Amino acid sequence: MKNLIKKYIVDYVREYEKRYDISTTWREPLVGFADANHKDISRIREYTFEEHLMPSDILDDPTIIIAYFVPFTKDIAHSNIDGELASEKWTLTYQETNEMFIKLNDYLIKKIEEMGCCAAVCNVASDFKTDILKSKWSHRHMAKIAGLGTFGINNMLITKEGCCGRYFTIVTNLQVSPDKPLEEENCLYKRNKSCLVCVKRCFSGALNANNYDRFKCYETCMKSFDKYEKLYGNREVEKGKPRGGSQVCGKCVVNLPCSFKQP
Ligand code: B12
Ligand code: SF4
Ligand code: SF4
Repeated sequence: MKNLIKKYIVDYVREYEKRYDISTTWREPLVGFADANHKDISRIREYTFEEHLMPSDILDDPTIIIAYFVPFTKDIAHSNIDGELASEKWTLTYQETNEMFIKLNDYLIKKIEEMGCCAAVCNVASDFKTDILKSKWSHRHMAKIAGLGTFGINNMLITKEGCCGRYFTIVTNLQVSPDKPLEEENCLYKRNKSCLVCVKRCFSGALNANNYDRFKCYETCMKSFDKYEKLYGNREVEKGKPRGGSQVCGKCVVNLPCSFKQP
């Protein structure tokens, strides 16, 4: 059943990128299965904050949380190396990936229901409280427990296909064996105190070896939002152009030893 679900996700992304109205292509998604009752999920409020939702807030009797990672292609990453604002392509990829997530999740939920089980997504996962800049649902926490990766100094979850891409999670009551969190660190600095290329790439100073300042980062992401909102905000949707502004930057995700592989 796990292989079938992986196949649904991989095939869906392959088919989706053939759509005439989008420009983004992705590398092959990775899929992991987290134990919804894992101790580090039961204790998630201690790790994050007191309003974080529990899997049982999303679905009755949750057993497995499916986590998937959709890695970006190298040309998307390369477009975002230079400059202090997110590239047009990076912004559009963010937006087209969000649009795909909605459709892919609906498809997966339908497929899981056809198997006689139930599934649901947290529909506030993309929202965050602007006073603390935290969401009530952490995709990365779930993906970590699902064994997809480990956290880097850049604050991204680094998989065997790198960290340049996006995550989503679906809570289910599937009866399959859960995957285990990885034991070895994927980040070079965490492994042997070397690297820190991501810190050098963060021109705003939001990132250093010991800390990530989400407020400074948010301010920087808002600069790209403002630029593309001004340029494209009031225009009809046009293929290959951002649909307005998005809070993105991502300079600390590209041109790194961990962008596309486990370093
Ligand atoms: C709010 C938000 C932002 C805010 C605040 C940033 C932040 N890092 O929180 C802003 C707008 C600034 C932002 C910026 C960016 N974001 Co953002 N963002 C989110 C969002 C919506 C919520 C994150 C959140 O608040 N989670 C709640 C907090 C409490 O948890 P967390 O940070 O996810 O996980 C922490 C805990 O689990 C904790 N932890 C502590 N103890 C323990 C113990 C254990 C055992 C475990 C497992 C974990 C754990 O460690 C984790 C890291 O700090 C998520 C989507 C989502 N819902 O998950 C995307 C998300 C985190 N963003 C993402 C990205 C890509 C970006 C940007 C690169 C922007 C861009 N696309 O160009 C930058 C990168 C900034 C950075 N270096 O972190 C991706 C990350 C992908 C990846 N490879 O990891 C996500 C997951 C979106 C997605 N759907 O893929 N983001
Ligand atoms: S660039 Fe280096 S230090 Fe930064 S997250 Fe990747 S491996 Fe870790
Ligand atoms: S997204 Fe930009 S501002 Fe935020 S940590 Fe990464 S490089 Fe720095």
